[in-house]
Amino acid sequence: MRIKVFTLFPDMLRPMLSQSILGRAIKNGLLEVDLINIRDYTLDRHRSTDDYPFGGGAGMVMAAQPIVDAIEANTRDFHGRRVYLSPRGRTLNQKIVEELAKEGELVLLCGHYEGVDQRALDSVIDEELSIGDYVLTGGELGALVVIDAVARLAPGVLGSDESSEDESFTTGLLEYPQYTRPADFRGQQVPEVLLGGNHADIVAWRREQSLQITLTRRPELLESAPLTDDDRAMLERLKTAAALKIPGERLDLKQADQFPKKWFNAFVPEDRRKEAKKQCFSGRRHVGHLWRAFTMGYIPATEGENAKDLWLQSDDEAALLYLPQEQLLYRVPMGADRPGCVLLTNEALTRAYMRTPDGREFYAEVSER
Ligand code: 4GO
Repeated sequence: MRIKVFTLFPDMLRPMLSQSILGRAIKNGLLEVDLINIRDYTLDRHRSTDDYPFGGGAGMVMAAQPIVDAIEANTRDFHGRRVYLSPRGRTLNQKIVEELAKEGELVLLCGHYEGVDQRALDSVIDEELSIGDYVLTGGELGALVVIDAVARLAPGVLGSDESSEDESFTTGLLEYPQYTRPADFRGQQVPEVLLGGNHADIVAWRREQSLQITLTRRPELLESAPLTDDDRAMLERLKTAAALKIPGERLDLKQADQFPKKWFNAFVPEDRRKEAKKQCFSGRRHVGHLWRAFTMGYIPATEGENAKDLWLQSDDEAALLYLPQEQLLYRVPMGADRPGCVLLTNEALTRAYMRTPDGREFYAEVSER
């Protein structure tokens, strides 16, 4: 990648280009950034680059001649795109960054003061780009943003440990949360699934987190993100969980092990308990998309034929899933032909909500046994 930056303040860019990944890329010849001082192309004795605006108004305007001469003199055999950084431009996003990275060569023109004589733009600029809806004192920071975003897509610039494929806007989703050592920071724990070595669990957990955070913060991204059927099913569950949210405290996993018993007593009518207990089980396990799950059997408060259908007999048919983001335990039917019940509890496991497939709703306050 070869980038020529035209600026009155080349020293503003140098520190960024000498450090970290950009510095390494330039040193290794994977990225070439030429800083060209527009002032070197002035023709007058005072080397002036700006003048008063025709028509009046505040500030100064950068004159066309030094800019056009500078760009022409340095683009003799240039084949890329010539960009002017300006709030009037197309707003930069990852798709545009990918386009620019394909060019192989770029010109970035940085304006200052009130901007650049329109005739310079008409002569030597292909496109205006903006890095966001705000005004800067000059285009240099915008140029650095473009350089950084484009350079990291150039082959070899990111090491194999720094892949550009996984993150936000490449997957079309926002990034899942990251953690490093220690596992306990001031009492805040790293999610348990990341400490275990189960790679499939981790991939599934991260995907769920990405979907959840995108749903909460940038739901419009979901419309264009490439989603699998599993993703869509997950999103439906997350939306249901959000809609039915019961506020609560953080879940204590040890307490969660106690949950089925409490819950059992709250929902299973007295006269059914003896029979139900025989088939009731509980325990933590991983299910499907690999959250911590709590499985149990139960008999809902119902009579007759229906009771059989609502009986959740095995791990294969239903599971209670813990959604860390929502701080909910979520009852997920596992069999495709079984709509199953929805069960939600607060994290203290003292309140629970259940909706049966035939639409009946139950709320329960669950006291200590
Ligand atoms: C670019 C340049 C904002 C952006 C700029 C942007 N402000 N949002 N200021 O990308 C002309 C004189 C433009 C100062 C420059």
